[in-house]
Amino acid sequence: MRVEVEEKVLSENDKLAIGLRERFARDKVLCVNLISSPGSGKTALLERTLEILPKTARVALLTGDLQTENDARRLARAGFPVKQITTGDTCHLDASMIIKALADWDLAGIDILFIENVGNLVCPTSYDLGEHAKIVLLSVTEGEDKPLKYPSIFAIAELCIINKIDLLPYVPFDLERAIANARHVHPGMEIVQTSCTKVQGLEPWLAWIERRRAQVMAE
Ligand SMILES: Nc1nc2c(ncn2[C@@H]2O[C@H](COP(=O)(O)OP(=O)(O)O)[C@@H](O)[C@H]2O)c(=O)[nH]1
Ligand SMILES: [Mg+2]
Repeated sequence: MRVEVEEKVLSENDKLAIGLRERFARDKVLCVNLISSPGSGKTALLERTLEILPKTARVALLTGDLQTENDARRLARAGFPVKQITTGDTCHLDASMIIKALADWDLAGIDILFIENVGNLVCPTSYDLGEHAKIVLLSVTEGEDKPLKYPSIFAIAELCIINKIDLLPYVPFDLERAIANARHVHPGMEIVQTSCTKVQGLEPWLAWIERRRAQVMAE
């Protein structure tokens, strides 16, 4: 008799991500991984979020780009701890980069860790960073077909943020179709609509953070 034994071969990144997930669970840190094309508004969303959160919130941020400290500088203005990860030629963050960046931070003193991934709708999708949730941003200048063209990130992201809705009068973007496309690849997907320049629509996003944070505390 032959018995088929199927074993999932964990990649080196998966193993490191398991360690990160255990650390986040132990210290009750909600870790959120923001993913989008370059320029969709990841940094802008975080800037607005940090302006709204109480100054006493125990929030920290890691932000990834190929080059420059620009985003870390933008985010640091709010006064929360932030570190830039520059990846050189690499189109995504991986778990080893997160471990290195967290080396001199005490996770017990952090309640929410936001990770802004490198701008890319493909590569970051397949890298587990030990996060609780991946969030995908789609801005209205990118076209409503992107969920269909890049389904993987929309399929696994817990929340989709459609950003730059202030530009809807000026660009040919079919909002209803974009929502239908996202829900085609991810039935029932939670979708919020924001403008980070006009500071509109952020309440459901803040409520999402609150809800996920409560879940982490209860685990
Ligand atoms: N009109 C408009 N512009 C936005 C909005 N959010 C971000 N932007 C602009 O889009 C550009 C890219 O934003 P950024 O936050 O750097 O995107 P990231 O590359 O995803 O981090 C910047 O010029 C922002 O000011 C928005 O809601 N509406
Ligand atoms: Mg950015």
